[in-house]
Order: sequence, then structure tokens, then C-alpha cells
Amino acid sequence: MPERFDAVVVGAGLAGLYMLHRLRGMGLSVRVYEAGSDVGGTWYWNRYPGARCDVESLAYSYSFSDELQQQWEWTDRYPPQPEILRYINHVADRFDLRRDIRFERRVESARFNEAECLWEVRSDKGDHARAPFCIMATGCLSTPFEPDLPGLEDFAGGVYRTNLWPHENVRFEGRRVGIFGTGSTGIQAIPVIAREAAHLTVFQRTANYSIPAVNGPLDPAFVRAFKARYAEHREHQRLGLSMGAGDLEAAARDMKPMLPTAEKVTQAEVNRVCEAYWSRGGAHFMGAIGDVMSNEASNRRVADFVRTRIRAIVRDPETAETLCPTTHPIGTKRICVDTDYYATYNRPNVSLINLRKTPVESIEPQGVRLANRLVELDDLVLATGFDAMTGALLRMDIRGSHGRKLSQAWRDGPRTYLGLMVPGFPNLFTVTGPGSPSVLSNMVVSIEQHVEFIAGILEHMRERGYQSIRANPQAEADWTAEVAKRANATLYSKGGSWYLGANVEGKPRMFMPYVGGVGAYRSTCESVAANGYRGFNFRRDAPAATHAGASGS
Ligand code: N01
Repeated sequence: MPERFDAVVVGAGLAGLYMLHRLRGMGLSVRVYEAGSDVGGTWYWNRYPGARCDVESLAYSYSFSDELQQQWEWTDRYPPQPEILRYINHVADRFDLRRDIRFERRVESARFNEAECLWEVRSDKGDHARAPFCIMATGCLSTPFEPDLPGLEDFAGGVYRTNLWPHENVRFEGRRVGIFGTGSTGIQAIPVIAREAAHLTVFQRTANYSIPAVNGPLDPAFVRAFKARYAEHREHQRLGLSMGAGDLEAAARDMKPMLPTAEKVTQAEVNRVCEAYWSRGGAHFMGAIGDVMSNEASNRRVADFVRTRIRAIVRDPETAETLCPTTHPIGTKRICVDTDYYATYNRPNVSLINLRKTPVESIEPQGVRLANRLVELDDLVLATGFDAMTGALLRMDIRGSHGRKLSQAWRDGPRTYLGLMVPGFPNLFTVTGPGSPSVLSNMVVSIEQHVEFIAGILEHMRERGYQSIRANPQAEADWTAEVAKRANATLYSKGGSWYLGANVEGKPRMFMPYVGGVGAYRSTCESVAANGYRGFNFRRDAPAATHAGASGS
């Protein structure tokens, strides 16, 4: 027997939990389905050694409850995964969220029942929920990407995927470990595994730019001063051009890019400015030069600075050269933030294989077969990333009006209105979907904004007696064009990154996140709302009825 709710939410990570809290606050009945055995989303699955957020603790947290933000104590400048997971569990308990969540349920299908204006949501465990609204809080980086490594299933040792890391403690003492992947995840895991393993071999396909985190315990006096002005800091995150993240001390002092461009000054001047940001640490480094993401000459100079730093840290010149990124402009693949990443290659128990020179032929039971030799290994770690942004949505069978599949609607890439809705899929929302700032921003800032916007829409509908909301196809087309225009004005398209779907063979190449900044995006959403939710069509009757409902508001 199907169960009936006002809304079904898929996912119990930071997005799903806040969505549940907001909807419940509106008096709605909600069912949340979560594939994991507990809350946490990305922070539940990604338990690999060294996992840590690269947005600062005091920013990477909910702002919706002042009591919560005042009372929760973060330990480090950048929060480690176990601490974030504790925080999320605390939130779930504090707001009594678990009672509406069904764990270990992977949603397999969501189908719109046109006649009754309901979503029919089914899980792999046989659950069947019906609700007028369905909200996908499925995360942007939640579907692991399985690399093409022939023979992997024959490997005799342990195979550990960073994004499906076992809950029990994995020990690498005395073991020869190999790792694939030098993105944000690999760069965090490599220094930690290297300290434990007998030997670590890094199989690098693409060298990446990484900035030292300069992590450390938070100074209590700094935290006190920061919390005294939390509201101001939150406002800065919401409206700032810093994508809602950045260096909090700098934000506190309203630090602007120190040079508008690197093009017309000497490299020495560029180095001086970059050095100031490098020594402060973190992804805020990308704010040192104003036009780094739009001017190739500026970008090259910043990249040159990073390569100089790599050569200064890594003692073996050949290893240093292999680690110097040359395949893409800095920032066009997500900038990495590390602790001791480059210095790890000075350890005698770490070796680096350049897969562009010696590709993998196959994985054999004893290790990795390269063109010139076999690297014998006891364990393999795969830090090979995700089918980002669309993966989690497309692996469900989502069907909207007239049974149209989402996979069909997105055959040429994800097209949305504001990253929130897809035409033809009434009453279905995506939290931080493609076409919104999402992965280019502090995710918690973007999650809160989307959840509050969706809650606002539902309130608007309730007040006016509307039953359905649909994104207008023209609004979707205009917004998709705007997202592309913004991206094309930057260097992002030159990165060949997962932002473009480039890491997954056969995935349509389309720059998915909105690069215009969280402030501009928020103003757009506010203006849409103030104009009766421009671009959305509302109806009072069930959509199958012949009478055309109100349009706009
Ligand atoms: O994944 P990635 P990730 N053989 O796609 C390599 C967020 N995050 O998990 O570049 C050999 O960036 C691949 O090589 P290449 C953050 O947004 C945040 O590291 O395709 N190598 C690449 O090196 C981040 O951007 C935090 O040539 C293969 C790597 O695997 C996003 O998650 C921490 C291969 C994949 O890198 C994803 O990061 C961690 C093959 N067959 C992650 N296939 C925070 O701190 C793939 N690779 C918040």
C-alpha cells in the first residue's frame, strides 16, 4: 500500500535534512529516503584518510539557527570529515529529524501521476510513497565514477574506493599501496596514507594545482570575535562574490583581490601578491588576482607561481616536473587544498608514476601492469571521482508529464530553470541542481538558499490554492543560455573537468554550474520571486484537467 505525504525528499545529507526541517516547520508531512544507513550524505560516504572540507568550518555550517551556530564548537580551521559527520548527526538529533527518514532505501523511480498530480516514489526495498511534491536532495558528487582499469576485478589485494570507504578502520601499516586519482580527494588522502603505508605508489594521469590549507586549531579568541559578528559574516557569504566561501579572516577585513590583473605587471609583482595568499592558505588563493578566471595571460602567471612553488618544495627535479600541472589553466579544474601534498613526494616510501608516459596496461592479481613493468601492490585506492551533478538524478527512473524521462529531457546535457526545475516535470525540485552555483560555491550557503526558495514557492502555492508548478520552457531556454554565456566568458571550458562532464565517457559536454556567483544568483531568484515567480507556471486544478490555470502568479 502506498503511503501518502505532502512531500518526498530524496537524500539525508545537508540539503535533505534542512529541506525536511523547513517543510516540517510549515506543517507538511514529509518522508525522506536515504540510501545510507545514517544521515550525512557526502560526509557519510567519504570517510577516506585525510577527508576534510576545503571550506572553513565557521562558514561550512548551517546559518538557519543562531543557537546552533553559536553553540557548536569547531576544532580546526578546516573541519575533518568525522567532525562534520558529528555536526550533521547533532543537527538531526537537535531538530528531531530522524523520525521522518527511512534509511538504507535507494530511490529507484519517481514518476509523475498526471491524473492525481502526485509523484509516485519507489525505493529498492519496496517502499512506495505518493506526494504532490518531490524534492531531489541527492547531492552533486554522490555517484561514484568507476574508472576504466581493465582487470581490476582480478586484483588479489584490497580495493578501496574513497567515496565508498569502509566504516571499519582500514590499516595500511606494512603494506604496499597504490592510488589512482590526484583530484581534491587523492591530494588529501596521499599524504595521510604515505605516513602509514610501507610504500605508496601514486599513479598520476593529470597533475593538479594545489594550495596549502595552512590548517590548524581555531584560536578561541578568533572564534569568539567571529561569532559575535556571525550575522554579518553570513550576510557576506550570501551576497559576496567569493561564492560564499573563502578566507574568513580576509572576509572579516573585506580583503579585495590584491591585483585586478596579472597581465600588465612584472612576474615579481605577481609572485609577491600570490605569495601573500599562498602563505595564508586555502582556495581563497584564487582571489589574489582579479581576472585569473577570465584572462589567459593572468591565469598563466598565477599558474607559473604555483609551478615555482612546486619546484621549490619537491627535491627530485623529475618528480617536481611531473607534478607541475600543464594541461589546463589553474582553477578550471577545481582548485585543490592540501596539507603536505607536494612535500610527501620527498618521502623515501613514495613514488610517482606518470601515466601519460607509462600508461596502465592492466590490473593483475599482484599489482598494476605498466608498459615497462609490474608494480607489485597489496592494496589499491581509487580516488577517481564522480559522475557529477547529473549522475545521482539520472540513475533513478524519473518520469514527468506524459511519462517523459529525465534522461530524455537531458539527452544533450542538463537544462534547467535556475537549477531548480525542469520543464515537463511538475512539482519536482532539484536542490543545487545543474544551472545553479552549487559546486562552485560553499555548498551549505547554496543549499540553504535553495531550500528556502523552494519552501517559499510552496508557501506561495498554499496561500493561493495552487496545485502544480512547472518551469516555463522559454524560461529554461533563457536560463540555460545565460549559464552558458557566463561560463563562456571565463576559462572554465578549457579545463576538461567534471564541471563539464568531461571525466565520464559519453556524457554530454556542457558546463553545468552557474559561474556568476552566489550573490548575483540570489538576486536573480529574489527578483523572480518578487515578480510572482516569473518563469514558473502555476495551476489550481490537476494538470490533466482541460482548464488552463494561472500563469505566473
Ligand atoms: O575527483 P576528481 P575527486 N586512470 O574527478 C583520476 C569535491 N571534493 O574525488 O584528471 C587514472 O577531481 C583523474 O584523472 P584525470 C571537489 O569538488 C571536495 O578528487 O581525469 N586516473 C583525477 O585525477 C572535487 O573537485 C573536497 O586525468 C584516473 C581523479 O581520478 C570533487 O569532489 C574533498 C582514471 C579524479 O579527480 C571531486 O574530487 C574531496 C583512470 N582510469 C573532494 N580515472 C573538499 O575538501 C580517473 N582518474 C570539500
